[in-house]
Order: sequence, then C-alpha cells, then structure tokens
Amino acid sequence: MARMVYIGLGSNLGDRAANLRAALEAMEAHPAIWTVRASGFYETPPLGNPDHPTYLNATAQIKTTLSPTALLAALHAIEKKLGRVHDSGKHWQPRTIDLDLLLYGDDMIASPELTVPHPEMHLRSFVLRGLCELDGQARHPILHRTADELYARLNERDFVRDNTRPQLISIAGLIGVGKTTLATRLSECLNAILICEQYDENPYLAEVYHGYRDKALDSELFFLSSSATQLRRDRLTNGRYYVSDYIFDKAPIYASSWLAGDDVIRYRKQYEIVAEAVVKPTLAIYLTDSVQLCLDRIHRRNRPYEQGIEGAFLEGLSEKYESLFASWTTCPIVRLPAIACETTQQAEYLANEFRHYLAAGTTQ
Ligand code: A4P
Ligand code: MG
Repeated sequence: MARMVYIGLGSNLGDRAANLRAALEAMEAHPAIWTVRASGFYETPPLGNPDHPTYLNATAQIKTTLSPTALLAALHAIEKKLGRVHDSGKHWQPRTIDLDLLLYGDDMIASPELTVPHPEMHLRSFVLRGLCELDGQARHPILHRTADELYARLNERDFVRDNTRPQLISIAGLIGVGKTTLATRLSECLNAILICEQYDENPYLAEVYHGYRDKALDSELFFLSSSATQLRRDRLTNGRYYVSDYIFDKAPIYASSWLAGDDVIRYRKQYEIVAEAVVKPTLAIYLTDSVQLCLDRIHRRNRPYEQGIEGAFLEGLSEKYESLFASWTTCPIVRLPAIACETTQQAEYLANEFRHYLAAGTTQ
C-alpha cells in the first residue's frame, strides 16, 4: 500500500535550485516513488554554523510503497548521485543536497539508523514552512499537533536542542491564569526543579497595590533582583530540567505599568545589567484565559492586596504580553489556553509533548 511521506530538501553548495530540482526529478524517476507535490524553494540562514553559506530549502510530499528503511536508502543513493560528499568526521558540513525523512504516514520509528518523525523537525522553520505550504493540517504523530501549530511556535526561527545549558521551561501569563499550578504539575511530571516567583516576600507589593506609587520602583527592583538571583546562570546546572512559574522577560512589562518618568530609566539600567547573567528559557509557555476568568480566580484565592486589581489593568498587561511574544525569538513559544491544562492528566500529556523540545536531561 502506498504511504504519504514528507521529505525535507536542503542545499547550500553549487547551483542550489538546480540541486533541489534534480533531487525532485530523481525521486520522481524512482519506480516506487511518486512525487505528489513540492513546496516553493526558500532561502534560509544556516542553522548551526553562521559562517556557512545560506541554504535553499524545500519540502516534498511523496507517495511510496517503499518501507522506511528502503526509502532512506533510496534517498541516500540520490544524495550520492548528486555529488553529496559525506565527511564522516564532521557534522553539518555544507552540502550539495541533503534529504531528510520528515514524516512517514503516522509511523513512529526509533532505530539506530532512522528516527521518524525527524527528531528536530518541530524546531525548524526551514522544514515546517514548506510542510505548511503543502499541508498545514499534517499531524506530528508524537506531538499530536499540526504543522501549522508547530510552525507558529517558532516565529520564523530555527532552534537546536542543547544539553550544554540548563533546560528551563518558563510559564508566562496574566495574574490569576494558573501559572503556578501548571508549573508545579509540570515539574512533578518532568522531575524538574520548580522555581516560583517570590511575590509573598516582596515587602512593597501590598503598598503598591493600595495606591502608594512611590513604592513602585522599590517593588519592581525587588522582583527584578529576586528573579535574577533565582535564574542566575551559575546557580543552574547544565542539562538539568527546571520549570519557572514566570518568565524573566515580563519584568519590563510590569515595570512599564507601574513606573513613570526617571524611574523607568533607572529600572531599565538595572534590568539590562542583571538580564545578562540570567538563563534563557529553552521553551516558553504562554498561558491564556479571558480577563474575567482570571479575575474570578484572583477573587477565589483571596490574597488581600490583589482584590483591587481591575479588568482594565489585566487587559493592558495582556496587550503587552501579546506584543512581547509577537516578536519573541529566544526559544519556541507555546500558546496554551488555561482550559487545556486544568487536570493532572492534561499536565502529564503536556509534559510528554514538551520533553521533545528539551535536550535529554541529566539524572542527578
Ligand atoms: N537519520 C536518522 N533519522 C533520519 C531521518 N528521519 N532522515 C540518520 C534522514 N536521515 C536520518 O544524516 C546522518 C544520518 O542520520 C543518516 O545516515 C541517517 O541514518 P546525514 O544526512 O547523512 O547527515 P547530516 O545531514 O549532516 O546530519 P543530520 O543530522 O541529518 O543534519 P540535518 O538535520 O540534515 O541538518 N540550516 C538550514 N537553513 N537548512 C538546512 O537544511 N541543514 C542542516 C543539517 C544544518 N543547518 C541547516 C540545514
Ligand atoms: Mg540529513
């Protein structure tokens, strides 16, 4: 039976467009492969080594009766015919043509010579862009997300899993959206260290909420110094999993809501100094819900100083979060409605998904 398969094509040596066309023709010429469609050819910056030549990438949708391993052998034969030289000692060298097996129906394969779905495809815009063009509804059988959903998480960037840095998942979102509950559950499922914002230790916060604006700079600097200490690079272990119930980059959002005049400049200077030494997230989760439901939770949890928070204040924060994530390029950003993570089972399901974005963790 013929299976629907997606192939990623890349070239950054020689006549790149001719190389991609020749690879598509060679697939078409194979008696057991039918090229259904190819995406456009996209110029992409090299992932890995910025000094390498830029790539031309494309994605092809084919039908084949070949088994996955026979198909991989056929793709290698095409690479060889088109002049690809494999330098076994070196990874990711410039190449005339690279053919990666992205999806083979909804099969999941993990053998020494073949991993399907391609283990990095959900981290690469240069793969997903073409895939979305062909079929945005194509499903990743492990992540259970469509190509459109996975592509939207990358903001046109490409990422790599990197075990030489701490594996930090940071959860962002409005006050009362449920960040701490989700962070706690995810940290349990992932055996990660939980990092929680120390709002109850901030001696100025209650006064600020009660309208004493002259305490706002102290309050914001307290949060800044506390989170910069929690996330300082020399305190976190490379390869270890962490989940934080806030995202460090939200600090200026709150500061701009509370501060005015010279305080903004004073705060900004401090922020730039400490931000340098803070671990960047590997994955960001933006938890969303309606302002009304956030207000309901704020009233239910009944922290006295929060009871004066108004809908308009949350609307303003929400706009600022939206604009932060619209141009976010630090790591993939997962937008998640609060309703999708209310139970422990949902959290377990999400933890399994998010594991695919992290490098293999250390065991200590
Ligand atoms: N292999 C395992 N699973 C697969 C799969 N699903 N598809 C094994 C293809 N091959 C798979 O691959 C090495 C071995 O991976 C194969 O022998 C196969 O058994 P390779 O193509 O021989 O070597 P490679 O391409 O140097 O390594 P790799 O890991 O495939 O690199 P990638 O992932 O292809 O990345 N930047 C841009 N902008 N565009 C690019 O296309 N490509 C790379 C290389 C780096 N940066 C890039 C691009
Ligand atoms: Mg390859």
